[in-house]
Amino acid sequence: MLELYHHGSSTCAAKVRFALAEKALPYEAHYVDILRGENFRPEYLKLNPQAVVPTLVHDGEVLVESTVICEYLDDAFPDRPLRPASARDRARMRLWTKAVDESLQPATKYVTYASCHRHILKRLPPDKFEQYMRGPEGEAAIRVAGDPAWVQSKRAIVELGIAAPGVAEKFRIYDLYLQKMDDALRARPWLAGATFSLADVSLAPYVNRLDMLGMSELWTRSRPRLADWFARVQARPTFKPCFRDVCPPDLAHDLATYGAQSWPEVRRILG
Ligand SMILES: N[C@@H](CCC(=O)N[C@@H](CS)C(=O)NCC(=O)O)C(=O)O
Repeated sequence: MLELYHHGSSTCAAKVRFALAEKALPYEAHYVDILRGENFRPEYLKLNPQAVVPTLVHDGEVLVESTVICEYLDDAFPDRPLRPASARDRARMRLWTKAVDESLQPATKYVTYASCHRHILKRLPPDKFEQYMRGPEGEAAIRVAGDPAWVQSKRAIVELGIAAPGVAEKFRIYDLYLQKMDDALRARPWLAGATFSLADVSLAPYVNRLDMLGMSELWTRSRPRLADWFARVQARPTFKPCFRDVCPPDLAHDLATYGAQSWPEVRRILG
């Protein structure tokens, strides 16, 4: 039995939902509201000591790290493979998933919280807000502090939004990856080669994030290959259930509303 702990606006969780759906694997879903600090609860920290989603539980075995989980699923359930057949394309696939882990996901936290989620957090009652800002206490706090820059930046991002130190640079990293995708798609139809793979599964949530923030102009105006790739990703029968239906309507509304408010500033940053 497969169980997935996830959240409607988590890019990492969307990646695993997409892989599960593409492999036609049924699972039991547990919603962890990271915007209410449910990921800091002691029972969740036992599963995922870094207090992040997703977490996959397979027959009692706990797996963390979305990229590792996706490869695990492809190993454990070889039908409908999501890794390319050739060594060369597999290496390409892993360069994309590595880039997501090392650059794009860390940047996305800043992009999403600065342009939208900070407004959602500000709606929390003052005591819950402070609790959220502090994060988990005791031993768990040391493990969560694995990303000290983020812990330190959270308060400034909530207060200042896109003007907070470091946020503009994160939008530029994002923009750079959109360009890298558009360039790669010049040579092949999918990111790693001739077939849809975990490279596409990994990048789709990040393009979808910008789309839900109303920032699709970043590819519709000047990146035709990326626009075509995203249209093909959206046309897959798995896309809507994994990316849109699972996002609560109020959260989708907040992403669209606050994203639109942030867009002029983003446009200015990206020139
Ligand atoms: N490297 C981890 C990153 C997981 C991660 O950062 N998840 C985000 C959502 S995409 C999260 O749970 N954030 C909660 C928080 O920072 O409080 C993975 O790929 O699974």
